[in-house]
Amino acid sequence: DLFKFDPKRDPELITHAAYPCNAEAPARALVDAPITPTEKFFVRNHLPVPDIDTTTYRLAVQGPGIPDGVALSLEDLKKLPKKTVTVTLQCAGNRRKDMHDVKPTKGLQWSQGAISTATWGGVLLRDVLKQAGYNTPPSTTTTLPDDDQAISHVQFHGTEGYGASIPFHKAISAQGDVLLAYEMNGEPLPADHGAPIRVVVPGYVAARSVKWVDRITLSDEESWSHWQRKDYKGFSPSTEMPCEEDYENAKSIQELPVQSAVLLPAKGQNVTLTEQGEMVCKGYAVSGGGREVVRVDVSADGGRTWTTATLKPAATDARPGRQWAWSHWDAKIPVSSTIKGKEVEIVCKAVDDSYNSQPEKMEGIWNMRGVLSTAWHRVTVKVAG
Ligand code: MTE
Ligand code: MO
Repeated sequence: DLFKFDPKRDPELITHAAYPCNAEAPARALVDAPITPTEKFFVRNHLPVPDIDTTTYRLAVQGPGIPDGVALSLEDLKKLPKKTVTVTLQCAGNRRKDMHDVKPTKGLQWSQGAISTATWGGVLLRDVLKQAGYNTPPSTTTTLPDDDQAISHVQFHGTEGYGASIPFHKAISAQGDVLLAYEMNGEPLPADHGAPIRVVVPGYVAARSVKWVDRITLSDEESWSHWQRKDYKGFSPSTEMPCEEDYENAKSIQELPVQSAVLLPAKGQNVTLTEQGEMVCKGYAVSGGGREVVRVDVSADGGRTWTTATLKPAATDARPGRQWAWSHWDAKIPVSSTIKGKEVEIVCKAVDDSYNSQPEKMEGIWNMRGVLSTAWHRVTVKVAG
């Protein structure tokens, strides 16, 4: 049984594939919860959960700048300064179903729950590289550390065979907050989320936050893993079947574009208006690269008129340019009593601090793999009579 080390999981998770486990967070666990309860955090595994003996576990760190390579035990890692960061992880395929409904895509049919947020505790990757002998330039230096000709990527290998990489500048930056996490929401990291150690790359697609990491390699090349080179890339809507060459020429997804979704009401729900005749809506919004969500617009008439949602306070550890977690929002949309008994379309869209916003329609961003599915989120509901 290849999956004998897969843990028991919360029955409320919405399972799209059982072996390996791919399960999204139920909307009601995400509503009003800036931190996702650990057992409701979405799970995206490409392979069986590995069995790792924490006493013999070693993290290999190697590459130019670390001439001999090192192997760090958990104890070695835990001796480094502990850091906690609140980070939202979002799968590249979050909301694929919304794109698929416009034109078929290939992949797990995620709704809006392939996203969750945790407070991760661990050590900074830059501290580990320093510990391994790499001479991390101080954050005040004027010399760009990524001037290093021999190193432009940091590759991560997971024990079960998964792999990915991120640009070196992100890994080494004092503002990058890239973590090797051993804790999730104050508890030891669970098996499903990468125990004993996972990478957490804030502001980047979750595919780079490699779980069960056992090898870190500094390199002049991206990871040669299938998931770095032959997946998690975007294409033109006219590229129906990306070939080898298309994959080689396309850029790997790293920082994510701005995204938002309605969590409440749910699709098809029978909605009761408030006494003041308002429609109550709640959801999340998030952008990549540490960009802050500055506005969310919500509509109850398919996008003809808009109400500005109220944004909940950011994670307390958020800093300018380092908004690593989503924002929850809610809105009370004034509606005409004539919509009672009728179907209406709720729509939301977010704007980030670079004034990036979401495209209106899926058609123009459609891609066969259904990644980067960020068009306006639309939810049709029935208003109680
Ligand atoms: N790391 C390993 N080792 N194996 C994996 O299958 N999946 C990646 C990433 N890291 C994966 C991995 C993808 S695509 C996603 S979306 C996130 O882990 C999901 O993290 P989670 O399961 O903790 O939610
Ligand atoms: Mo993913």
